Amino acid sequence: MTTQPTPEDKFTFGLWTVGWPARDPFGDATRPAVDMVESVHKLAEMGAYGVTFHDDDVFPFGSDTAARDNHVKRFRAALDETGLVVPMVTTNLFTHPVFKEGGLTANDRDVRRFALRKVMRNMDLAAELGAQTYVLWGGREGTEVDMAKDLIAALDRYAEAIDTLAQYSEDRGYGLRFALEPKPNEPRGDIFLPTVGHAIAFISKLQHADLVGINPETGHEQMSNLNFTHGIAEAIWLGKLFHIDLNGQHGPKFDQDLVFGHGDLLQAFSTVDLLENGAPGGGPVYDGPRHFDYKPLRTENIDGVWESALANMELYLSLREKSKAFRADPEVQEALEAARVAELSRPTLNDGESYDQLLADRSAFEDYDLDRARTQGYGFARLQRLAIEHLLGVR
Ligand SMILES: [Mn+2]
Repeated sequence: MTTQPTPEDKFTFGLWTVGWPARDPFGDATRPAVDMVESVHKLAEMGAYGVTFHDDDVFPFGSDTAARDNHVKRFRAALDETGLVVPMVTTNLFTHPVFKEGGLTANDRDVRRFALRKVMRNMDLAAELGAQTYVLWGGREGTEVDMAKDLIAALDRYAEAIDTLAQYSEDRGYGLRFALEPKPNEPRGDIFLPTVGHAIAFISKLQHADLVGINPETGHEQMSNLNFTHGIAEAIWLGKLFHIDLNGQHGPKFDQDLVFGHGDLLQAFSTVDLLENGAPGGGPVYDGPRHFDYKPLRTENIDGVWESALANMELYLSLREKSKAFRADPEVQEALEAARVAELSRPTLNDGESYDQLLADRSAFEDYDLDRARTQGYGFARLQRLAIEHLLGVR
């Protein structure tokens, strides 16, 4: 089995992931922050394809132009030395206290104007570094007190902000595509656009809907007890899977940001199978970066940080191999056939058939053999057994 990552696998990491000094709401940092130059070199050595960042990951909040340019220069040099690319960039609209009541949807209009400027400034850098995707995670866009927010106006302002940013990208020729990242809660009590479904519905109202898609994150959907694989399937169906954040989560609780697959492993298997084999006739349905947005455990020193970074990539590659072996196994193919999985691709009406013809078809209703349908088994139990045997490597 090949679990040696290479740039062709398109694995990317946020600078904030491996760089996290492990400060949490209850405890201080347990390790020093990793310098971005070290992160870039180390990730390149391990076979990653690229890195992503918030503005504040590269230069501290409030940096003047000279300081900012200096940090960017160091970052660029590391990219040039290693060949790592920056396919995605995002903005930190959540750490500084100015954003405590929101960024793009804050009640305070001046905060909203400041937030827009902060995003636009980082879009300039994103374009300079050749990014194609701009992610917007609205961690502070939400409420604890529903009566303190005009919830409908908040959506108007959210839409206004995203359309303004899309227009800016178009006018400047940046060619960016925007990806909204849903999350149900944390840090706000309730966050706007909490799930994949909410975000996709919101996008349909935008003037620049064609430039806006989503960046779903494994753990964020699972915090709402939703099936991540189903969520990305809908995004793919709608042509809205612009980017993806992979990590691990054990069901509805605080955002764990575990290594990919270290939460719901079986669902991670179906996620990889969909991404890699989900096209009609097989093959990948998504060709963008496989981006890991996780946090190395707070118990770890720097060795554990790199160990966990490698674990994300290795686990993905293992699942990719196992999903291919699963699909190629003759017994699995037979079980899929018995489970009538491919039959769902056949339209319910015949080619050119009208509902009048359906109404005239006695075999579809009046003479339909309910007893056969009622008593048939679908063989899904066998399929699940085979999937798990492949996952465990016992087949
Ligand atoms: Mn994320």
